[in-house]
Amino acid sequence: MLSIYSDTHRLHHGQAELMDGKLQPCFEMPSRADMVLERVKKVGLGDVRGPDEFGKSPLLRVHSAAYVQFLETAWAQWSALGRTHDALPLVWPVRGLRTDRIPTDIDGQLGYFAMDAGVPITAGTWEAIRQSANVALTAMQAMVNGEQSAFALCRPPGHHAAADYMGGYCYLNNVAIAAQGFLDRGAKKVAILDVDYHHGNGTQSIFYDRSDVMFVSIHGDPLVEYPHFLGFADEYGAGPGFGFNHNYPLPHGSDWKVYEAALADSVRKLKVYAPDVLLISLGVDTFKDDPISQFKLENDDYLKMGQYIKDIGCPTLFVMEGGYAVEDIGINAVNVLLGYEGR
Ligand code: SS9
Ligand code: ZN
Repeated sequence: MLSIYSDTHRLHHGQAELMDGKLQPCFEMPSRADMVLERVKKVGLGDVRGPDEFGKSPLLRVHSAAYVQFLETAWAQWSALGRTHDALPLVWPVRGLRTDRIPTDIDGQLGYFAMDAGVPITAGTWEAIRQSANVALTAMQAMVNGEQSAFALCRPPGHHAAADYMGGYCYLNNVAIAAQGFLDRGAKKVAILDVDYHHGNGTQSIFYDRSDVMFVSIHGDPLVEYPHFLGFADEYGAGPGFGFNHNYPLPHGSDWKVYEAALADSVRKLKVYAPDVLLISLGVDTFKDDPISQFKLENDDYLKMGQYIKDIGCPTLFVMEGGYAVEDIGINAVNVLLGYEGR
Protein backbone atom coordinates (compact mmCIF):
# COMPACT_ATOMS: atom_id res chain seq x y z
CA MET A 1 0.00 0.00 0.00
CA LEU A 2 1.19 3.50 -0.88
CA SER A 3 1.75 5.88 2.05
CA ILE A 4 1.86 9.69 1.91
CA TYR A 5 3.82 11.55 4.60
CA SER A 6 5.36 14.99 5.16
CA ASP A 7 7.95 16.01 7.75
CA THR A 8 6.19 19.38 7.94
CA HIS A 9 3.99 18.00 10.74
CA ARG A 10 6.94 18.75 13.04
CA LEU A 11 6.23 22.49 12.75
CA HIS A 12 3.16 21.92 14.93
CA HIS A 13 4.29 21.12 18.44
CA GLY A 14 2.05 22.61 21.12
CA GLN A 15 3.65 23.20 24.49
CA ALA A 16 0.71 22.38 26.72
CA GLU A 17 -2.95 21.44 26.92
CA LEU A 18 -5.31 22.00 29.83
CA MET A 19 -6.30 18.62 31.28
CA ASP A 20 -7.44 17.53 34.73
CA GLY A 21 -7.04 21.14 35.84
CA LYS A 22 -3.35 21.23 34.92
CA LEU A 23 -1.37 22.52 32.00
CA GLN A 24 0.32 19.32 30.79
CA PRO A 25 2.54 18.46 27.83
CA CYS A 26 0.37 17.88 24.72
CA PHE A 27 -0.56 14.24 24.11
CA GLU A 28 -0.73 15.05 20.40
CA MET A 29 3.02 15.24 19.70
CA PRO A 30 5.38 14.88 16.69
CA SER A 31 6.78 11.50 17.82
CA ARG A 32 3.36 9.97 17.07
CA ALA A 33 3.84 10.38 13.32
CA ASP A 34 7.50 9.34 13.57
CA MET A 35 6.51 6.04 15.18
CA VAL A 36 3.92 5.28 12.51
CA LEU A 37 6.33 6.11 9.68
CA GLU A 38 9.02 3.93 11.27
CA ARG A 39 6.60 0.99 11.39
CA VAL A 40 5.44 1.53 7.80
CA LYS A 41 9.08 1.22 6.73
CA LYS A 42 9.91 -1.66 9.06
CA VAL A 43 7.14 -3.94 7.73
CA GLY A 44 7.75 -2.86 4.12
CA LEU A 45 4.19 -1.66 3.62
CA GLY A 46 5.08 0.00 0.30
CA ASP A 47 6.31 3.27 -1.20
CA VAL A 48 6.29 6.41 0.93
CA ARG A 49 5.89 9.68 -0.99
CA GLY A 50 5.65 13.35 -0.06
CA PRO A 51 2.51 15.43 -0.64
CA ASP A 52 1.67 17.60 -3.64
CA GLU A 53 0.39 21.16 -3.22
CA PHE A 54 -3.38 21.56 -3.64
CA GLY A 55 -3.75 25.16 -2.43
CA LYS A 56 -6.67 26.53 -0.49
CA SER A 57 -9.60 25.68 -2.78
CA PRO A 58 -10.11 22.07 -1.55
CA LEU A 59 -10.07 23.35 2.06
CA LEU A 60 -12.81 25.81 1.19
CA ARG A 61 -15.02 22.99 -0.16
CA VAL A 62 -15.40 21.85 3.47
CA HIS A 63 -14.51 24.79 5.72
CA SER A 64 -15.86 28.36 5.81
CA ALA A 65 -13.71 31.11 4.31
CA ALA A 66 -13.74 33.02 7.61
CA TYR A 67 -12.47 29.96 9.51
CA VAL A 68 -9.66 29.23 7.03
CA GLN A 69 -8.63 32.88 7.15
CA PHE A 70 -8.61 32.74 10.96
CA LEU A 71 -6.34 29.66 10.92
CA GLU A 72 -4.00 31.34 8.47
CA THR A 73 -3.71 34.59 10.44
CA ALA A 74 -4.18 33.56 14.08
CA TRP A 75 -0.51 33.28 15.00
CA ALA A 76 0.36 36.64 13.42
CA GLN A 77 -2.52 38.32 15.30
CA TRP A 78 -1.50 36.63 18.56
CA SER A 79 2.22 37.34 18.33
CA ALA A 80 1.58 40.97 17.28
CA LEU A 81 0.42 41.47 20.88
CA GLY A 82 3.85 40.41 22.12
CA ARG A 83 2.63 36.98 23.21
CA THR A 84 5.13 34.16 22.83
CA HIS A 85 3.34 31.15 24.36
CA ASP A 86 0.90 29.05 22.26
CA ALA A 87 -2.38 30.73 21.42
CA LEU A 88 -5.27 29.05 23.27
CA PRO A 89 -8.98 29.95 23.53
CA LEU A 90 -10.39 30.92 26.90
CA VAL A 91 -14.00 31.98 26.28
CA TRP A 92 -16.79 30.39 24.26
CA PRO A 93 -20.13 31.60 22.86
CA VAL A 94 -22.50 29.23 24.68
CA ARG A 95 -26.32 29.41 24.80
CA GLY A 96 -27.69 32.93 24.61
CA LEU A 97 -24.47 34.68 23.59
CA ARG A 98 -24.13 36.39 20.21
CA THR A 99 -22.62 34.41 17.34
CA ASP A 100 -23.92 36.65 14.55
CA ARG A 101 -20.72 38.69 14.48
CA ILE A 102 -17.13 37.51 14.44
CA PRO A 103 -14.93 39.28 16.99
CA THR A 104 -12.12 41.35 15.54
CA ASP A 105 -9.66 40.68 18.39
CA ILE A 106 -7.72 37.42 18.55
CA ASP A 107 -9.05 36.29 21.95
CA GLY A 108 -12.61 36.61 20.70
CA GLN A 109 -11.76 34.84 17.45
CA LEU A 110 -10.07 31.93 19.25
CA GLY A 111 -13.25 31.34 21.29
CA TYR A 112 -15.54 31.80 18.28
CA PHE A 113 -13.65 29.26 16.15
CA ALA A 114 -12.88 26.63 18.84
CA MET A 115 -14.88 24.03 20.74
CA ASP A 116 -12.29 23.40 23.47
CA ALA A 117 -8.82 24.28 24.78
CA GLY A 118 -7.04 21.32 23.18
CA VAL A 119 -6.02 23.25 20.08
CA PRO A 120 -2.88 25.31 20.62
CA ILE A 121 -1.89 27.50 17.68
CA THR A 122 1.86 27.98 17.28
CA ALA A 123 4.08 29.73 14.75
CA GLY A 124 4.17 26.61 12.53
CA THR A 125 0.61 25.38 12.97
CA TRP A 126 -0.84 26.78 9.73
CA GLU A 127 1.91 25.26 7.59
CA ALA A 128 1.61 21.90 9.39
CA ILE A 129 -2.19 21.66 9.10
CA ARG A 130 -2.12 22.77 5.46
CA GLN A 131 0.37 20.01 4.67
CA SER A 132 -1.61 17.48 6.70
CA ALA A 133 -4.57 18.22 4.40
CA ASN A 134 -2.24 18.02 1.37
CA VAL A 135 -1.15 14.56 2.56
CA ALA A 136 -4.79 13.39 2.56
CA LEU A 137 -5.45 15.05 -0.83
CA THR A 138 -2.35 13.48 -2.39
CA ALA A 139 -3.45 10.03 -1.24
CA MET A 140 -6.94 10.77 -2.64
CA GLN A 141 -5.47 11.84 -6.00
CA ALA A 142 -3.31 8.69 -6.15
CA MET A 143 -6.47 6.61 -5.78
CA VAL A 144 -8.31 8.62 -8.42
CA ASN A 145 -5.29 7.82 -10.62
CA GLY A 146 -5.73 4.10 -9.99
CA GLU A 147 -4.39 3.01 -6.58
CA GLN A 148 -6.86 0.66 -4.89
CA SER A 149 -5.85 1.76 -1.40
CA ALA A 150 -3.60 4.32 0.27
CA PHE A 151 -2.50 5.51 3.69
CA ALA A 152 -2.46 9.24 4.45
CA LEU A 153 -0.14 9.61 7.44
CA CYS A 154 -1.74 12.88 8.55
CA ARG A 155 -0.66 14.86 11.57
CA PRO A 156 -2.26 16.84 13.16
CA PRO A 157 -5.48 14.79 13.01
CA GLY A 158 -8.75 16.22 11.69
CA HIS A 159 -12.00 14.50 12.65
CA HIS A 160 -13.04 16.89 15.46
CA ALA A 161 -12.72 19.94 13.17
CA ALA A 162 -16.05 21.10 11.69
CA ALA A 163 -16.83 23.57 8.90
CA ASP A 164 -15.97 26.53 11.14
CA TYR A 165 -14.39 25.33 14.35
CA MET A 166 -11.34 23.50 15.67
CA GLY A 167 -11.16 21.19 18.69
CA GLY A 168 -9.64 18.01 20.10
CA TYR A 169 -6.17 18.51 18.51
CA CYS A 170 -7.86 19.01 15.08
CA TYR A 171 -7.83 22.10 12.81
CA LEU A 172 -8.57 21.08 9.20
CA ASN A 173 -10.73 17.99 8.68
CA ASN A 174 -8.40 15.92 6.51
CA VAL A 175 -10.78 13.01 5.94
CA ALA A 176 -13.67 15.33 5.01
CA ILE A 177 -11.45 17.30 2.62
CA ALA A 178 -10.35 14.06 0.93
CA ALA A 179 -13.94 12.73 0.79
CA GLN A 180 -15.09 15.94 -0.91
CA GLY A 181 -12.09 15.64 -3.23
CA PHE A 182 -13.31 12.22 -4.43
CA LEU A 183 -16.80 13.64 -5.08
CA ASP A 184 -15.34 16.59 -6.96
CA ARG A 185 -13.47 14.12 -9.20
CA GLY A 186 -16.52 12.11 -10.17
CA ALA A 187 -17.35 9.77 -7.27
CA LYS A 188 -21.10 9.69 -6.62
CA LYS A 189 -21.17 8.05 -3.19
CA VAL A 190 -18.47 7.94 -0.54
CA ALA A 191 -18.52 6.53 2.98
CA ILE A 192 -16.43 7.38 6.02
CA LEU A 193 -15.91 4.85 8.81
CA ASP A 194 -14.44 6.50 11.91
CA VAL A 195 -12.76 3.99 14.24
CA ASP A 196 -11.02 6.58 16.45
CA TYR A 197 -11.91 6.23 20.14
CA HIS A 198 -13.56 9.65 20.05
CA HIS A 199 -16.68 10.48 18.05
CA GLY A 200 -15.82 12.32 14.81
CA ASN A 201 -18.11 15.24 15.56
CA GLY A 202 -16.52 17.46 12.91
CA THR A 203 -16.91 14.96 10.09
CA GLN A 204 -20.47 14.09 11.13
CA SER A 205 -21.52 17.74 11.20
CA ILE A 206 -19.96 18.53 7.81
CA PHE A 207 -21.94 15.80 6.03
CA TYR A 208 -24.99 15.51 8.31
CA ASP A 209 -27.57 16.71 5.78
CA ARG A 210 -26.12 14.91 2.76
CA SER A 211 -26.78 11.49 1.24
CA ASP A 212 -23.61 11.40 -0.90
CA VAL A 213 -21.44 10.81 2.18
CA MET A 214 -22.40 8.12 4.69
CA PHE A 215 -20.74 8.59 8.08
CA VAL A 216 -20.37 5.70 10.53
CA SER A 217 -18.54 6.06 13.85
CA ILE A 218 -17.68 3.66 16.70
CA HIS A 219 -16.55 5.47 19.84
CA GLY A 220 -16.69 6.04 23.59
CA ASP A 221 -20.20 6.99 24.73
CA PRO A 222 -20.36 10.82 24.65
CA LEU A 223 -22.46 10.75 27.82
CA VAL A 224 -19.20 9.96 29.64
CA GLU A 225 -16.53 10.83 27.08
CA TYR A 226 -15.12 13.61 24.91
CA PRO A 227 -16.52 15.27 22.75
CA HIS A 228 -19.51 15.08 25.16
CA PHE A 229 -22.00 16.96 22.97
CA LEU A 230 -22.34 14.83 19.82
CA GLY A 231 -22.09 11.17 18.82
CA PHE A 232 -25.25 9.64 20.30
CA ALA A 233 -27.04 6.67 18.75
CA ASP A 234 -30.12 8.71 17.77
CA GLU A 235 -28.24 10.94 15.30
CA TYR A 236 -29.32 9.53 11.94
CA GLY A 237 -28.75 12.55 9.68
CA ALA A 238 -31.03 15.42 8.62
CA GLY A 239 -33.18 16.18 5.56
CA PRO A 240 -31.79 14.37 2.51
CA GLY A 241 -29.06 13.01 4.80
CA PHE A 242 -31.48 11.14 7.06
CA GLY A 243 -30.40 7.49 7.31
CA PHE A 244 -26.84 8.25 6.21
CA ASN A 245 -25.34 8.79 9.68
CA HIS A 246 -24.79 5.98 12.17
CA ASN A 247 -23.21 6.17 15.61
CA TYR A 248 -22.13 3.30 17.83
CA PRO A 249 -21.42 4.73 21.30
CA LEU A 250 -19.82 2.03 23.48
CA PRO A 251 -19.22 1.95 27.25
CA HIS A 252 -15.90 2.53 28.97
CA GLY A 253 -13.98 -0.74 29.26
CA SER A 254 -15.17 -2.09 25.89
CA ASP A 255 -12.88 -4.86 24.61
CA TRP A 256 -12.63 -6.51 21.19
CA LYS A 257 -15.71 -8.67 21.80
CA VAL A 258 -17.90 -5.60 22.36
CA TYR A 259 -16.11 -3.63 19.64
CA GLU A 260 -16.40 -6.43 17.08
CA ALA A 261 -20.20 -6.51 17.32
CA ALA A 262 -20.37 -2.79 16.51
CA LEU A 263 -17.80 -3.13 13.74
CA ALA A 264 -19.65 -6.07 12.16
CA ASP A 265 -22.88 -4.05 12.19
CA SER A 266 -21.08 -1.04 10.68
CA VAL A 267 -19.67 -3.24 7.92
CA ARG A 268 -23.18 -4.52 7.13
CA LYS A 269 -24.50 -0.96 6.77
CA LEU A 270 -21.54 0.10 4.62
CA LYS A 271 -21.99 -2.90 2.31
CA VAL A 272 -25.66 -2.02 1.77
CA TYR A 273 -24.68 1.58 0.95
CA ALA A 274 -22.01 0.24 -1.47
CA PRO A 275 -19.93 3.42 -1.79
CA ASP A 276 -17.62 4.11 -4.74
CA VAL A 277 -14.87 4.72 -2.21
CA LEU A 278 -14.43 4.22 1.52
CA LEU A 279 -12.39 6.45 3.82
CA ILE A 280 -11.27 5.30 7.26
CA SER A 281 -10.66 7.80 10.05
CA LEU A 282 -7.91 5.66 11.50
CA GLY A 283 -7.49 6.48 15.18
CA VAL A 284 -5.89 3.83 17.35
CA ASP A 285 -6.66 5.42 20.72
CA THR A 286 -8.98 2.43 21.29
CA PHE A 287 -5.81 0.65 22.52
CA LYS A 288 -5.80 -0.71 26.09
CA ASP A 289 -2.77 1.40 27.11
CA ASP A 290 -3.93 4.68 25.56
CA PRO A 291 -3.35 7.39 28.20
CA ILE A 292 -6.56 9.36 27.54
CA SER A 293 -9.00 6.59 26.48
CA GLN A 294 -11.02 3.76 28.04
CA PHE A 295 -11.30 0.90 25.54
CA LYS A 296 -9.32 -2.33 25.78
CA LEU A 297 -8.21 -3.29 22.28
CA GLU A 298 -4.94 -5.24 21.95
CA ASN A 299 -2.25 -5.17 19.24
CA ASP A 300 -3.66 -8.14 17.29
CA ASP A 301 -7.22 -6.79 17.36
CA TYR A 302 -6.11 -4.17 14.84
CA LEU A 303 -5.25 -6.90 12.32
CA LYS A 304 -8.82 -8.19 12.64
CA MET A 305 -10.14 -4.65 12.26
CA GLY A 306 -8.30 -4.40 8.95
CA GLN A 307 -9.84 -7.69 7.78
CA TYR A 308 -13.36 -6.40 8.51
CA ILE A 309 -12.61 -3.23 6.54
CA LYS A 310 -11.33 -5.28 3.60
CA ASP A 311 -14.58 -7.26 3.66
CA ILE A 312 -16.56 -4.08 2.83
CA GLY A 313 -15.03 -4.57 -0.59
CA CYS A 314 -14.26 -1.17 -2.04
CA PRO A 315 -11.24 1.09 -2.69
CA THR A 316 -10.12 2.39 0.69
CA LEU A 317 -8.23 5.47 1.86
CA PHE A 318 -6.91 5.30 5.41
CA VAL A 319 -6.44 8.69 7.08
CA MET A 320 -4.50 8.87 10.34
CA GLU A 321 -6.38 10.38 13.30
CA GLY A 322 -5.69 9.83 17.04
CA GLY A 323 -3.67 7.38 19.14
CA TYR A 324 -1.64 8.55 22.11
CA ALA A 325 0.11 5.40 23.36
CA VAL A 326 3.16 6.46 21.39
CA GLU A 327 5.13 3.22 21.90
CA ASP A 328 2.37 1.18 20.24
CA ILE A 329 0.82 3.65 17.78
CA GLY A 330 2.93 2.38 14.85
CA ILE A 331 2.20 -1.28 15.53
CA ASN A 332 -1.53 -0.68 15.93
CA ALA A 333 -2.05 1.65 12.96
CA VAL A 334 0.03 -0.47 10.60
CA ASN A 335 -1.66 -3.66 11.86
CA VAL A 336 -4.94 -2.33 10.47
CA LEU A 337 -3.26 -1.82 7.09
CA LEU A 338 -1.63 -5.26 7.19
CA GLY A 339 -4.94 -6.87 8.16
CA TYR A 340 -6.58 -5.07 5.22
CA GLU A 341 -3.90 -6.44 2.91
CA GLY A 342 -4.33 -9.95 4.30
CA ARG A 343 -0.76 -10.06 5.60
C1 SS9 B 1 -9.91 13.41 27.96
C2 SS9 B 1 -9.64 14.77 27.36
C3 SS9 B 1 -9.80 14.70 25.90
C4 SS9 B 1 -9.40 15.80 23.78
C5 SS9 B 1 -9.12 14.52 23.13
C6 SS9 B 1 -9.03 14.65 21.65
C7 SS9 B 1 -8.68 13.38 20.98
C8 SS9 B 1 -8.51 13.51 19.54
N1 SS9 B 1 -10.04 13.43 29.39
N2 SS9 B 1 -9.25 15.81 25.22
S1 SS9 B 1 -8.43 12.03 18.62
ZN1 ZN C 1 -9.37 10.21 19.46
